[in-house]
Amino acid sequence: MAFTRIDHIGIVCHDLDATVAFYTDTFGFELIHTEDIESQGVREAILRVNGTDDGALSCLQLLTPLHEDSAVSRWLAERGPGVHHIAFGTDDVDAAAGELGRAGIRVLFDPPGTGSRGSRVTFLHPKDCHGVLTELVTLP
Ligand code: V0V
Ligand code: CO
Repeated sequence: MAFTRIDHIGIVCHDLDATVAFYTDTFGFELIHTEDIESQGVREAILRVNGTDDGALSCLQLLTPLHEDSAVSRWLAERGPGVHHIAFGTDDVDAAAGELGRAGIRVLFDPPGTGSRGSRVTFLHPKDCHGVLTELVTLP
């Protein structure tokens, strides 16, 4: 199994526009994509941080809940804005998830589902990853 890069770091916020403005104005990151991902109950903004060795990007994914019963909404209410997950890029999310599942790590979407920008994604339970909600991403 090979992770090729940090695909994105997921950051949850109350005010997407204000948070985007902070990252563009303060750090100079470029806003490259926005999308509502209904299946996850989130609105996202993707900011480009840098290109990487495998030819894809490393990004920030700013997230705000679309409705009150999404996982992100509960998390925001309990903890406030901040880092929510880290996502690693892999050429084959199905193979990586299968291997990690056989190693005893709980895979949350089996089979993987559709994420941002048509990517194929799954998540590993934070309790099996030393407190970090971990996403695996294969780009289309
Ligand atoms: C919950 N916990 C976390 C956590 N969320 N720990 C670290 N980081 C997080 N983000 C802890 C929580 O404090 C509990 O610990 C324990 O895990 C169980 O939490 P829970 O109360 O049962 O919480 P739930 O019911 O909200 O479920 C948590 C999980 C859920 C992680 C299972 O959020 C999930 O299925 N996440 C995967 C989908 C997702 O996150 N979608 C939004 C991003 P204690 O209190 O028991 O110690 S969508 C996205 O990124 C996309 C589409 C993309 O393309 O990138
Ligand atoms: Co994500």
